Order: sequence, then structure tokens, then C-alpha cells
Amino acid sequence: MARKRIALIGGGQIGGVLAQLIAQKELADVVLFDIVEDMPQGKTLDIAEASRIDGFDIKLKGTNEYKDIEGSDLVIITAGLPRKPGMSRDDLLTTNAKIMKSVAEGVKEFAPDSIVIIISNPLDAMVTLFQKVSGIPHSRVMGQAGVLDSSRFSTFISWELDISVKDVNAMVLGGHGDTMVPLVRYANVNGVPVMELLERKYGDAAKAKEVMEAMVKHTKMAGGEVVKLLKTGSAFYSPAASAIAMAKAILNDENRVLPTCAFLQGEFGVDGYYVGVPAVLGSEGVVRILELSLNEEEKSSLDNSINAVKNLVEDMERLGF
Ligand code: TXD
Repeated sequence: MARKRIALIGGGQIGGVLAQLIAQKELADVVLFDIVEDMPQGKTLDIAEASRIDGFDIKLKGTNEYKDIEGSDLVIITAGLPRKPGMSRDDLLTTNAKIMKSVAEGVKEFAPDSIVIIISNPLDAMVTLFQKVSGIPHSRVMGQAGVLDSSRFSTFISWELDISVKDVNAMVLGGHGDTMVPLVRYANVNGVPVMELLERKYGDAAKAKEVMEAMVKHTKMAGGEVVKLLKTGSAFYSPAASAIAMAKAILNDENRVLPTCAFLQGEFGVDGYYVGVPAVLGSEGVVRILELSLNEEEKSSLDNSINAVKNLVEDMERLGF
């Protein structure tokens, strides 16, 4: 069996960590593309020179030419500017849409049979634009946000309950923005509802609710919190780790259920938009959407988030993309 190949478009903070993680896990050979001359070549050389120490044996190539991504099984896109303190993800729309359009043209020409994971912000709009320009089928074009937002939510729950994060399962749906929807009712520790554990801890339902609301707020603001602390750039370790989980599920045909920015065709009452939902990921990309029942409050939060995504996509179209 030929070795798998992953092309990384964008060799900045997230792209660099992605290349290192793929190498260390021997997930696939790596092609790292960036428009900055020499930088992707330098990063891949540096990573390759750690191979004897870390004991991995994969090929790494840095490039400024799209033709080198030919034959890639998977493409992960991080090209685009990150946020500066005080900026919302949506503030990146015009700059990153221009970049995404050029990336989509490059991938369309040289890796049209690949599966594509987009990370660049504003996520839901960038995935929509990439699919439209590349023409790659919807099931093979998706975005990463939900794995990260869910991991953030799970991390805060584990800290609050003083329980290993490995036993926490929590999911965040909706768009990757301030309207995202952490699903409180489904959050659990090995099947036990988190709300029940909070009520036991505090012996008071109102206090438990208040603590949960604070964790939900923290999850929504978590990206901005990192931006504020870093001062230059945004989170990069955790977004890279999140995309690796998706890449692994796809390359190893795992059928894992991961919150994914996927194209909906009637699921959750949405038709024709990319939104964050639980999706089964395997060798075909998004194999299917896993629908689940939502109560009135959850449904209205998700609708609110979907409207924000629709508005963003309309803004982008108005700008001529
Ligand atoms: O979970 C998520 N989806 C995210 C998304 C979490 C955190 C950050 N997220 C977004 O990812 C962030 O808002 C940015 O839009 C992207 C990439 O973030 P990163 O931190 O890696 O940004 P860098 O370090 O600035 O890297 C971007 C690279 C940089 O090296 C540029 O030279 C390159 O993109 N770039 C391009 N590459 C290819 N083609 C073009 N046209 C291009 N323009 C810039």
C-alpha cells in the first residue's frame, strides 16, 4: 500500500505544529506549502532533523509551488491571517476570503480527489467559499472547529469536577463564533450527566446551574482568551491537535463521531449550509451526520448560531466572493 500523503496549505503556527504532529505519529508523508519563500522548506528541514531522535520515518517537503501537493490524500488548510487582540473571527472575512479563493484554485488544479479540512477563520464562511470555488463534493470538504470547542468545554468541566479529562464527554455545536452551542444536557462523565455531578458537589441546583453557565461562557470566549494572552496570533497547539484527530479518523477509516463543520441537507432542519454538527468521519470524508434530539432551548440556540453563519455567508457574497 502506498504511503498516505497530507498537504498542509499554510505553514504558520498551526501548519508547523500539524507537520510536527503528523511526523511524530507517522500518520503520513507531509507536503508543507506557504507563499513565504523558504519558510516551509526551513520548517520541514528542522522537523526532519528531529526524526532520528523521535524515531519517525516519513518524508517531509516544504514548497512554494502548488504542483507539489499532487497526489495528496488529505489537504489541511490554515492559510490566512489570525486574529489580533480585540478582533472577532468575522473581522478576518475580506482578507482571508481572498486567500481562500486562491487556495481553492490551487487545490482544485492539483489535488481535486483529496479530502479537505479547513481551519482558517472565519471558519464556516471559509469552508463554504472553498467548496464553491473548488467544486470538490461537499462530503469531502469540511471544517475544524467543533473538536477544539468541545475539547475546551471538556477541559473546563474536568477542572471544575477535579476528574480526568479522559472521562469527560462534551460536545459543542453550531458556528465557530460567539454563538456556538455547548450542549449542557448531553455533557457527561462516563455516562453520568455533568449537571448531576455539579448538583452533588454544591448540593444546590441553582449554584450548579450558575457554575455550568460560567463554563459555557468560558468555552465561547476561550479562543479570545488565548489571543489576549499571546498578544500576537491565536491558539495553535489545540487547533492542530483537533485537526489531527479528524485526519486520523479519515485516513484510518475510523468512523469516529466528531463535531465537524459539515454541509447539511435537511439535517437539524438546515438545508444548504455548513454548520458544526456531530458527523461520522471515515475514508470517504463525512460519511453521515449524526442527528440528535434537541429541546426547545437548544434548538433556538442552534437556530441563532445558524443565522449568524447565514449572515456571514451573505456578507461574503455581498463582497463578491
Ligand atoms: O479552530 C479553528 N478553526 C481555529 C482557526 C483556531 C485558531 C486559529 N484559527 C485560524 O487559523 C486563524 O484565525 C487563522 O485564520 C488560521 C491560521 O492560524 P495560524 O496561527 O497558523 O496563522 P499564521 O501563523 O499567521 O499562519 C498562516 C499562514 C502564514 O504562514 C502565511 O504566510 C500563510 O498562512 N498564507 C498563505 N498560505 C498559502 N497561500 C496564501 N495565499 C497565503 N496567505 C498567507
